[in-house]
Amino acid sequence: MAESATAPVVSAGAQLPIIGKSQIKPTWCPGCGDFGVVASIEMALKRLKIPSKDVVIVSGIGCSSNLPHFLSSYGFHGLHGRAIPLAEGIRWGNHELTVIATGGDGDGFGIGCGHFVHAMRRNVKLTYVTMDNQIYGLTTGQASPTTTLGHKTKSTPTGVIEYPLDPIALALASGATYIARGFSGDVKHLSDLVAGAIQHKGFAFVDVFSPCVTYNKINTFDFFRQRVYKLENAGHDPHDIVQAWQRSLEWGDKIPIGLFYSVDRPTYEDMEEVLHAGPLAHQSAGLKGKESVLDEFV
Ligand SMILES: Cc1ncc(C[n+]2csc(CCOP(=O)(O)OP(=O)(O)O)c2C)c(N)n1
Ligand code: SF4
Ligand SMILES: [Mg+2]
Repeated sequence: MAESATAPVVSAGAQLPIIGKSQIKPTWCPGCGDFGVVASIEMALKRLKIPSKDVVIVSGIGCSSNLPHFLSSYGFHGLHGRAIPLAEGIRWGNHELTVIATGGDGDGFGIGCGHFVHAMRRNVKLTYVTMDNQIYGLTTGQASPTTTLGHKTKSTPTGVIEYPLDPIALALASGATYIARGFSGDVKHLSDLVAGAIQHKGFAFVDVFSPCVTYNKINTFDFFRQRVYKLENAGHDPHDIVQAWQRSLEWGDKIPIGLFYSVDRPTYEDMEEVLHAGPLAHQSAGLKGKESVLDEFV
């Protein structure tokens, strides 16, 4: 794992640096929704005052997955669909770190979908932010698992015939304990959701409408601006899973954003005995009590 080029050097006793932008400038198209998402993550970490040395942002592959390069935390740009296993491994190696997985709808709900579902079942304490532009952006505009029915793309010239996956409903069904949806056109609101996710004790998922201005001419900023409404202004109770299910089904003239569901449940780390002794990174290597284990088998 490499520290980004701009990680500041601190003298003893000085206040530890909080996250900021790195020297690497985003390579996204002008107007891409992902600018709003990186700004919201930076804003949330600044507000929570988490030193950048304690933050690891990981990703898979896609335009959105370039995000870890652009902030001054630790980062790991992994393989397509593998942001979640990377994040789980880092978290289990040192569960004092704040670990944020990022990526796209193709990365997380297509090739990486199995990892997504099982991490939610385990309730690993992670934040997962998906930049859901309902298209494969990096590979120039093929249909993704969230592309809507009938949408004509490079890979579906006569329109999508496969029913789109609903990330919020999938997260509810899989046992995630913090489930939210944001819009990159409302960075302040999104940063509140991301800050809540980082503070949550368990698997926290924030799906973000993050328009691809180059390859998705249907789900644009205007499309969402005309439709999104905030759950917190609509009397929604995020502790009521039945209400959360009902809201997750809403799509059309009105589309909800905000916190759908939140519940306290023991995390994987709470239940994993070995981690009770502290982060593995601080434990001595090797098998404890190996003689008695060997005696059993010899
Ligand atoms: C194993 C593997 N299969 C396919 C690809 C090609 N590929 C790279 S990014 C991508 C899809 C990216 O879409 P998404 O995750 O939605 O990210 P976006 O570019 O839209 O932000 C694909 C299919 C790859 N890099 N590796
Ligand atoms: S192709 Fe789309 S997703 Fe990729 S950087 Fe450009 S606008 Fe963003
Ligand atoms: Mg995408």
